[in-house]
Amino acid sequence: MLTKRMEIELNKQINAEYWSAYFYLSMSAYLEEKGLAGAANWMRIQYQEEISHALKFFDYVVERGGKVRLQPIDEVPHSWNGIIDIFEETLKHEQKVTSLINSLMDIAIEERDHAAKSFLQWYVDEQVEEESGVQTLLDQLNMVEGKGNGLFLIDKDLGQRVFVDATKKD
Ligand code: OFO
Repeated sequence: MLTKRMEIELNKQINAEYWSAYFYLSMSAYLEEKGLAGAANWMRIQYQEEISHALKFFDYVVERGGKVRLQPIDEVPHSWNGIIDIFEETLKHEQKVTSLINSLMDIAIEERDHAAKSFLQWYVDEQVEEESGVQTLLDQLNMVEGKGNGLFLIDKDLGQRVFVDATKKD
């Protein structure tokens, strides 16, 4: 059984993951408008990943006998200043999510909830991958100054991304 505090905090994180999903879907729409179909695809996959993160929390709350309480999702931004700005904001956002996951882990430790600690470790590891993947893309975009042939090739590459549900792997 989850403690009340743990249940509340896990519910907050379900909302945060859905917010992330909306955030990336909004970026996908913006990139589509700018003619960057590959980057738009990448963001759409990112959206799917966030939904899978939310559902993993959802299933866990249910599994531990807690109550899922879905809350409204705050409005997300709709415009950015080009593709470099988009990926800078993505990196900042993922760093913020990492700190949310770390805070959840701190709470699990304070609540002496060893099961939640084990569950949250998956997200701790996932955030390392999220941050490093985005940093790599940002480095590449900066190398070509977010334009020209370089951007054309990067966009083509981003168009190859497909959704793999990492939450199904341990
Ligand atoms: Fe759910 O990891 Fe990104 O936000």
